[in-house]
Amino acid sequence: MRRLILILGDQLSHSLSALADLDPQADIVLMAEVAEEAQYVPHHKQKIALLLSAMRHFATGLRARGVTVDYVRLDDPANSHSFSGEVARAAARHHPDQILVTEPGEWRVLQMIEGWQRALNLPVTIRPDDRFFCSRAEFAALAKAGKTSRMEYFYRDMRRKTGILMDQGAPVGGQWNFDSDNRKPLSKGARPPARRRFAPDAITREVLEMVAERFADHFGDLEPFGWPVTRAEALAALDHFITDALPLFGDVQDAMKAGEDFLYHSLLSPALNCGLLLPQEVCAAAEAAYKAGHAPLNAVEGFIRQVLGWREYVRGIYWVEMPGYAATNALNAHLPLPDLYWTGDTPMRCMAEAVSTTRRTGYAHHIQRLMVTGNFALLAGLAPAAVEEWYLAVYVDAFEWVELPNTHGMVLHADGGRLGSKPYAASGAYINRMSDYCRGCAYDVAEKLGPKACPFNYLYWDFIDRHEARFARNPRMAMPVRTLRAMEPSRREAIRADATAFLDSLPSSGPAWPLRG
Ligand code: FAD
Ligand code: DLZ
Ligand code: SF4
Repeated sequence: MRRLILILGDQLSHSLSALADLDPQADIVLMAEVAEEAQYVPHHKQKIALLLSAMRHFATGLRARGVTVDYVRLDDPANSHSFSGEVARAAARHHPDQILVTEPGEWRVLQMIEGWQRALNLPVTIRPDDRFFCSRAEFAALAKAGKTSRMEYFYRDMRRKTGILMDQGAPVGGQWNFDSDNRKPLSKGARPPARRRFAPDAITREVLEMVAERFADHFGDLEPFGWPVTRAEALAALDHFITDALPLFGDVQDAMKAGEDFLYHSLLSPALNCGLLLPQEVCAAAEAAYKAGHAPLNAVEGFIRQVLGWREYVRGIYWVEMPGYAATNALNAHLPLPDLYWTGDTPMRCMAEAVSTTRRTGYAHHIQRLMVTGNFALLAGLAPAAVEEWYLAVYVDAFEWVELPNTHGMVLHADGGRLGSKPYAASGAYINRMSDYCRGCAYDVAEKLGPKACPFNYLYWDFIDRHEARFARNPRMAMPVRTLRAMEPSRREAIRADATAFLDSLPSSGPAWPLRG
């Protein structure tokens, strides 16, 4: 029995379910670099380089274990440049009895795979991806039982199930959540640690050259490139985070600072999402740091909540709700994406900083994604598909299963509240409290109206105004609605006028790439 085992670019784990019972004498592993995956959205150059380099290193590791790997390179003249095309070509080369794959991370790719049995007249086996704490089936069962309406309760279930940070059935430290300790702005003298980057080896350098040549028109700087591309580098990155950044991760988890791209964040999402690290070992390392007295509980719980809670929760929501999830537009938002998302060319310092770090590194930390670029998109009423396209394209860690619920649900509230009970909408005061951006901005965060006013201020109230009827029914939005209703009609009119004039003034050349679907 010969199986053709397809390994995708975000399945680079030696413990992958499709490799569990691999027979090196009979089975062939197929890995394919295909342009379709690099171009269905205009991925950041560093993301393409990361994936291709990590794939090449992974294939080298498999071969060293005696596995036969059929590796199709991007520059192979016969490359069809799609997964379906490459599986068909490999089936013709190797005459397998069966195709085996671990379930992919994206609904789009699952649709493709489900078509192969018929197209190729070969049995196709799809195994569950067991690199998560919660399988798709378990999440679906929890959802059916009404236990996934909020992340917090799902997270507690995961803590109980795994025993992580648990002590005889109770949460360690007597509470589940230390969020209230984790909202401090960065203190003046704080010096976040220099972050470990990994110098490109010969394999990565070859990939960098190819990406520079083939994807020159894609968003983002290709170099300096320093992401981990091997398991050994990913483990070193984990170790570095636990030692140097985790102890302060919690306190300033929501802080932002100009010129500081990474603060105390882990930078582990790219390695986690392509499989070089497993969430189980990442949580175990953080818990061990707490037990050893190296990191405080608010930091460790805050970090584990992101990985065991949010990461698992958004994946569950994605698979339970797709494909309908992507199509909802509860707030009826329809404006095109302003060009500033690609150029960073704006006097709004917070937006310029977020886009600049994104362009240079393929990374921005959570609060920049949520409360700066995300908040702007929400308040302005940008079309969900355009915003989702952007987030999927520009971050090296972006895969639809995690990007879509974060953007569509958490940021844009386009799912009508499936993921979060209220939109994370904020005026300039929030950004001012959590960052030093406003001090160097052309706008004045204290001004509410007029040409010098911080645009987040009137955009916030215009947003509440546009959705007044909807938010009046949401107890968590009652306060801003009450404040809005107490305003003079002339003030409400001025807010609307400033918001409209500001949004009309933003150049937008429409999508830089054809939108999905
Ligand atoms: P840390 O702050 O160190 O957090 C630790 C880990 O927790 C992360 O590596 C990540 O695996 C996990 N995590 C934290 N927050 C979330 C979250 N909200 N959802 C899922 N996992 C989380 N994360 C992605 O991995 N890929 C994406 O495409 C992505 N798109 C996003 C889009 C928007 C609009 C927003 C608001 C958030 C998005 N996130 C995404 C979540 C989060 O911003 C990133 O996981 C985080 O910034 C990655 O940096 P880090 O590894 O330094 O994270
Ligand atoms: C993101 C990406 C890119 C840029 N290129 C490839 C590739 O050439 N070959 C591959 O197998 N995977 C690639 N990926 C990751 C896939 O897009 C990802 O595996 C699917 O979307 C499923 O999540
Ligand atoms: Fe951003 Fe407004 Fe502050 Fe400028 S004043 S940095 S636009 S929040």
